[in-house]
Amino acid sequence: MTPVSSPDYTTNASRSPFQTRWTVDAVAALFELPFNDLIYRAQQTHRQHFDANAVQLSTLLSVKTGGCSEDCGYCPQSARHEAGMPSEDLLPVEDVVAAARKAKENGASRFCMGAAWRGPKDRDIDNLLPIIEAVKDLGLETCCTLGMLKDGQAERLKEAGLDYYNHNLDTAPEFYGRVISTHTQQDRLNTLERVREAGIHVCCGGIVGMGESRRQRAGLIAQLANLEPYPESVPINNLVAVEGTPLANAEVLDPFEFVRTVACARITMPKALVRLSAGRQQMSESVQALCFLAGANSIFYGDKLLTTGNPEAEQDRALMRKLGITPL
Ligand code: SAM
Ligand code: DTB
Ligand code: SF4
Repeated sequence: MTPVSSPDYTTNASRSPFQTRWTVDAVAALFELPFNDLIYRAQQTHRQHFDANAVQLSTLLSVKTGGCSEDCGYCPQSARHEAGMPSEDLLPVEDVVAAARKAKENGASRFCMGAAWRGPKDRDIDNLLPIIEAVKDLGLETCCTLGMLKDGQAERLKEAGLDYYNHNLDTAPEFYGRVISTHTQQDRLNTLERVREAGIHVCCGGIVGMGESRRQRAGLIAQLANLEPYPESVPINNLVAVEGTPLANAEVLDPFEFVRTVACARITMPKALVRLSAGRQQMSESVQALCFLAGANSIFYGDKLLTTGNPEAEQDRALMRKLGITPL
């Protein structure tokens, strides 16, 4: 029987004395633990930092859909794939505010606005500022995911009241080029740096179920946990395989492996909100409950993600009632 052992991590003198540096081996060893030991450990970590029965609710809105220049293999919004959704304009401020108001009435605390861009032009930022200000004025936390940022753009977003910027590392560095060829993971790291420097909270995670190995899943988690500091918010997406994208026929990931990924994120990033993100509509309630047990404490709430489906809000409220979970 394998005992629950401490991770074999190394500390690096140049880092904050409070942050553990995780080797890929150490995270891979967590993945290898017996399932019950891993979940127990994740639950212990979770309870040190959070109310174990509270889950944060964020609502997503695609404020600019389709026509993206990038070739991310999972994404239905890329203009390069057959799925290729038509390019729409940025939504008017009134439409976004109406959706945000509804999200707040339904109980969401954060409103996330996504745009299918490689990155915004300065003119796009001009148009987004009044939107961010208006959503913030409703008393919601604001989050944007707009792609790669150029110098000065993050500062402007911060000034308008942006609380979080979502920008995912998506997969292990050595797998990244297999999924995306139009930008590099280093480009993403550069944007994360700009976001941090502007004083915006970082929301950064990835996608599993794209054909990566367990070691590569461990590599993604280690890379996220080693960001300095690690992200405040870590979305773990399960691939939503969309017809017409290169990953449409990817082999479905064993749900226990998804739960293990959530547990590893919780253990390695103890104070982060670990977000059970895309893929919930395809997941049974029991697997979602296991994810909460493994330390997930945030979900997307509302019947749509960006372009694909999410459980109906009423269904989520019923699940939370059954599990005795309250909004964070
Ligand atoms: N264009 C911006 C970017 O790439 O950062 C923002 C929008 S993009 C759709 C945001 C994130 O959604 C991606 O980084 C990816 O992690 C996630 N995503 C996109 N398509 C997905 C899918 N089919 N399944 C799961 N996650 C997906
Ligand atoms: C994240 O990590 N997941 C969300 C959010 N950040 C922007 C997006 C999921 C998108 C799923 C596919 C779609 O609906 O288009
Ligand atoms: Fe999709 Fe974002 Fe990649 Fe564009 S940059 S294809 S919107 S994930």
